[in-house]
Amino acid sequence: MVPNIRDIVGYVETNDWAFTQGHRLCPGCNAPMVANWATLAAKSLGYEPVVGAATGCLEVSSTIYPFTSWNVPYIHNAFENVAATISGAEAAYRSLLNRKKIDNDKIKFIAFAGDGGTYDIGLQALSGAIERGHDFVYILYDNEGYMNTGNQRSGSTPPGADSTTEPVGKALSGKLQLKKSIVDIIAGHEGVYAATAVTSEPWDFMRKMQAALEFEGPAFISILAPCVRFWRIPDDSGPEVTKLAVETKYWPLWEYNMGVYKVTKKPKTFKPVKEYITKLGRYNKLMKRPDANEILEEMQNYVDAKWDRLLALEEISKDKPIRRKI
Ligand SMILES: Cc1ncc(C[n+]2csc(CCOP(=O)(O)OP(=O)(O)O)c2C)c(N)n1
Ligand code: SF4
Repeated sequence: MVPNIRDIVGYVETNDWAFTQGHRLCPGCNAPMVANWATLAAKSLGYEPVVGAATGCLEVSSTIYPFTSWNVPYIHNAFENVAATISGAEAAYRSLLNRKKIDNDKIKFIAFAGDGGTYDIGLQALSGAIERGHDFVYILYDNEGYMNTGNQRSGSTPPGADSTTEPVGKALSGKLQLKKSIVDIIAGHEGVYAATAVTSEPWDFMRKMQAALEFEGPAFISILAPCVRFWRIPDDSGPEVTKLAVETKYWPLWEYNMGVYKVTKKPKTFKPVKEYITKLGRYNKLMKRPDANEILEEMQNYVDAKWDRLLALEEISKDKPIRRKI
């Protein structure tokens, strides 16, 4: 069974969204697309989503008391603990099923969090939940910064991007450190499904969502989801920009399943990473620095090396899972 376009259109036509109207996310924000696509994929496959969200734009903008945009059971969380909460709910559910106190086996637990809530403060809760082998899907909408609190840098902010805590100026070329490779960190837990996705490829995301939902154990999808406000891009350009991220090797599309790596999109030719960087206003100040070309060259070498490494991992792990069960 695959996510069915007719079912999805049906939910849209009857206004039967899991994540519905009334939220206060900025116009053009890519986070609501992620929430909608993830929950529509789950519903079209016959699952009943139970959702938790960590503090971040998606959470604070969709649950302003006494209103909510969530049309499914929803658990409010702090910045650090959505994985702990959702794994507790999943364990309770599994216990009820095992003891035959309930017979609905279609419930699926989905956690949403931003990059701050995932790469940084929520990482230990997420790592624990994955290591314990809970059956849940964790969706990271990666907007590469602490946006809800006004564009502070996170472990995901790329070098050279302008943020309030590491502004680009004469003294500093913005953040100096590289972005953490979060999907590799999750893959390091081994007994897991993990993938990258992007807002310009909804069907790729839906397919990975299906794989995540059907995986019996912890699953994780990191989707590049622009913050139009602090990436300084036009409101209608989020998916256009993420398309470029894939075409320049900035954000390769791949998945990991119990030890096996697979690159899910292999463009025949690539554009230089400069094309992506110069589309984003958050790099405008960097481009004005005298060392801009040097920094761009470093970035190009980095994305080239990461891409080659990914292809090598795919080749070496082909048909060689390192685990067979959770
Ligand atoms: C322990 C803790 N530290 C700091 C905060 C303040 N805080 C709330 S949301 C947030 C940033 C959220 O960033 P991210 O998870 O990337 O989500 P986004 O707002 O970008 O969607 C911060 C720092 C908090 N709520 N709890
Ligand atoms: S600040 Fe950015 S991430 Fe937050 S709602 Fe606005 S566009 Fe979305």
